[in-house]
Amino acid sequence: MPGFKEGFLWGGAVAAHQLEGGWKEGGKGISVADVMTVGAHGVPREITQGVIQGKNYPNHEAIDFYHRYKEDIKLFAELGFKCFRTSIAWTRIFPKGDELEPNEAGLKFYDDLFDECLKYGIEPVITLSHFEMPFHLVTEYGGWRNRKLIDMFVRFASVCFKRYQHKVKYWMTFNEINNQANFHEDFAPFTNSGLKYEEGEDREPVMFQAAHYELVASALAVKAGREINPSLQIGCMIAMCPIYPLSCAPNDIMMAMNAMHRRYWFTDVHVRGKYPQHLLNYFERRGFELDITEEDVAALKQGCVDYIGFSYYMSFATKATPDNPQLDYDESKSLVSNPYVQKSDWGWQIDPMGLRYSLNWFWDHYQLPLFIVENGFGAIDVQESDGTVNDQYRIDYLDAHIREMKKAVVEDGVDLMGYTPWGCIDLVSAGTGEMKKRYGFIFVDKDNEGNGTLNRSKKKSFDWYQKVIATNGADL
Ligand code: P53
Repeated sequence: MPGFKEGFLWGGAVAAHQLEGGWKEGGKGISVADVMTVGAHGVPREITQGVIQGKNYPNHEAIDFYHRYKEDIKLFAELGFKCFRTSIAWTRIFPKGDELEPNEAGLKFYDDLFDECLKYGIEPVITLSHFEMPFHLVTEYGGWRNRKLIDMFVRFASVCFKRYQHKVKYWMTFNEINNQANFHEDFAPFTNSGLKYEEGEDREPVMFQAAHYELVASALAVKAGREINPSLQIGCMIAMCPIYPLSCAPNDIMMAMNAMHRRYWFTDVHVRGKYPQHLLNYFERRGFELDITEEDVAALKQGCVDYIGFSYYMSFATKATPDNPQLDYDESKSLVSNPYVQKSDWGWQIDPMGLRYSLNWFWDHYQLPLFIVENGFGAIDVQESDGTVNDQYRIDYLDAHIREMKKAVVEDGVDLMGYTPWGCIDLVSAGTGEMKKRYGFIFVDKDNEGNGTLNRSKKKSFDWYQKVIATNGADL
């Protein structure tokens, strides 16, 4: 039976702020991740006004990858990784974000990191903006509500493309750009766009404006990257949680369709270089007057992405309600529990088949190569007295998802570039800031309060995933 193609990019994924630590080293500036405290399931992370003494900021040290990356990459090589997805912390390259010249110490760190990967034949896959924009851009410019950020991002991206073009082929612009569709909560607007809302402010148009500037910045970065080196592959990155109708009642079906429109239009703009008409009509119905210039419209057309990177952890479900006759989707209110699937300890619905569905959905819509750049199971691991971690539940989760991914490739004919499970080494959770929510094949000895030796050890899933890669997914 045919399987994954030759050169399929098996690997693992992380983001700079969640593992590097070294938050002040090498001239690094303060990022939005550096002002977020630890939270828990149901307890949001606090976003503080700068760094306040005495608070627990888990990203400051994270798992100290900044100093230990050689040891960690050696373990990735042992796993057999063909690629390693991480991000470049914007604040290492432009500590405040608005400088004209980059910080050489930051650039050098990533040169060394990429060299270390390449030494083992591991291809770096790089996200430019992964929830870690300079905090200075929030306090001085209002985050992405400000058009000036476009030039700053494009400068950052261009510096990276130029510097690393011979070391890094695969890039993505904005991580999970569509998380901010959930604009009623504080987390996604802040991590995606550095947005802090004022009391009583109409949040929705602000979100659309910020997302628009990011999409223009992404398109201009793609264009710049191609001019620097046409062999670069530059993609988008979408958080895919397909939204199912709770029932086959026609209004539930239509509600789910509208919900998909409202969460995934970002992909339309990245891939097709223009806004879908349903969204332009929505702006008009709601009276949103956005700053979208003719130059922007032209830029979007010139910066369509080469591939679609996406994360997949869970599916959602929604239903129509009488108080919402227009079937508008509001992510903080419109989701319902799916009675057919289980949930993780953090309430994330476990749905392997949803991955096959998602791959087909993207493929049917866009016919662009797809790259699963995150998937995984956040769970509480128990380290036995002999140091082992028997994470069979993680193996079960990943095994079930890889089987569905294989069906999408083999039976449905989807063009899939690779698979990089999230948090291949335990790291700080983005959503809660916890260490306790673990995803790794490699255990890191550290707890939510920051105690621990930071020692690394292999979990049971380490050997399992090593075999999956060695057999190119033939032996599941
Ligand atoms: P954590 C929400 C929904 C789906 C993916 O998440 C999400 C989020 C934000 O929490 O984020 C992505 O750490 C993100 C990673 C993050 C990972 O999923 O909250 O790209 O940075 O760590 C897992 O369990």
